[in-house]
Amino acid sequence: MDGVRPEILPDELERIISIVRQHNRWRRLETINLIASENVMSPLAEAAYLTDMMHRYAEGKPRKRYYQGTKYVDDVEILLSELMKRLFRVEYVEPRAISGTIANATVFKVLADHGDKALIAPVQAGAHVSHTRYGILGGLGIEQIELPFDMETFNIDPDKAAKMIREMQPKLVTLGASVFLFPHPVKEISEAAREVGAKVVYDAAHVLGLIAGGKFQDPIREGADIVTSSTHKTFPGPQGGVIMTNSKDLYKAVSKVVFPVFVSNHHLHRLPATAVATLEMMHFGSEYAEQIVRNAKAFAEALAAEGFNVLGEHLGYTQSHQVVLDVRRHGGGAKAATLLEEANIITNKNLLPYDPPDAIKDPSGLRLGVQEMTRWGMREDDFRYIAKLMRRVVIDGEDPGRVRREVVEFRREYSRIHYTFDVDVDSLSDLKVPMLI
Ligand code: DSN
Repeated sequence: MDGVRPEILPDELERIISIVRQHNRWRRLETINLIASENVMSPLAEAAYLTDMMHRYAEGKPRKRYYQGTKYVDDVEILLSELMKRLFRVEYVEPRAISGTIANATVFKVLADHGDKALIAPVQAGAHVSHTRYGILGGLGIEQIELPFDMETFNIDPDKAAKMIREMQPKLVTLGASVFLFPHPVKEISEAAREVGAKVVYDAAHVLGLIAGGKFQDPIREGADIVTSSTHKTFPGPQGGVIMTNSKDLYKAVSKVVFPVFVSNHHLHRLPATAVATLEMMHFGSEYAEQIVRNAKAFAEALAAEGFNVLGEHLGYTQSHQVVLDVRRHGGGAKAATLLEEANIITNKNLLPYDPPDAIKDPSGLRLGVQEMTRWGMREDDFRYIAKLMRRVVIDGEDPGRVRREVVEFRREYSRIHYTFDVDVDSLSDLKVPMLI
């Protein structure tokens, strides 16, 4: 066969293109995205992402690769590490983990052996799956012991946790979570951990952008030994991971494990895009993070005023990008998330701290994040309007199709990504590959 002439495309090709077009239109232009773990890159970061680097290999560290052809990849990887060191005020950055989970895998493997103990936040209270027996921790044979959680403060109980650390003498303690409304007690836990020689790993994936903007806790300054993170939630980079520490020994150990144990190649095109996102956060991170937290608070208050059971009222609802609802009285998390999706409001059902672990398919909660819509320029009043739309669907039982039309109309107003540099991205079209075919 000589190939297919463009005017006679095979059905499957038409279908692939059509699926991607539909996805792009729906998720990019017509929906209100409230998934707390997602974000969008700026057009500038996207221009730096879709480059020839996506096709190349660069095993090893910059200037010491196992392949030729990496001199520019080396330059950009070194530059990214330097920018991140400045932004997060840390001495060592390892950017080769290709996801937050791989960052955790690397650090857990360095800190503990099969049969050792790790203390983690309970799954229902928001621990990421990689911190648990179901994920990386279990895969490495590290024993999972849950830290005490205090429903009243919606947080890890610092005194009981310190006592438990002294008694159990774990190798590591994980902090940070995927349901993450309030800063964790890093200082108290780090002090206890130091007494027994345990290391504190802070998973900053959800709040990395807030930390960059100086609007959440600063885990390294509060005593954490090492920070793991993804780079695409409140931090608006491409999907990827990073590890940061002030300990030279930990950095060296981590760098020997990330490659060759958990990555061979580290998906090189994310390096320049992550560097662009890092620069954006250096320049606009404070303003962006502040607006995120303001929007989350306004959203929580508005949802409560509309009749939702919003967790953490007595604590001011949230200090992060997240708002958490208990929707049991409206049929549970699965039903609410499905109805909202029909109205083009994208959320996820979530376990709440008092749910049994096996309620995962129909938990009590809905987790909402404001970071992506904030990047599209939405402010407090916009989130008050979204709270009304959600009430109509979930509480009033209005036809989601009717609400969907209003969502699409409303979403049209927000077509420009904020908190980025004013650069003519068309002038960067030469970054796209291939230049000649
Ligand atoms: N599971 C993702 C989240 O939604 O929090 C993080 O990997």
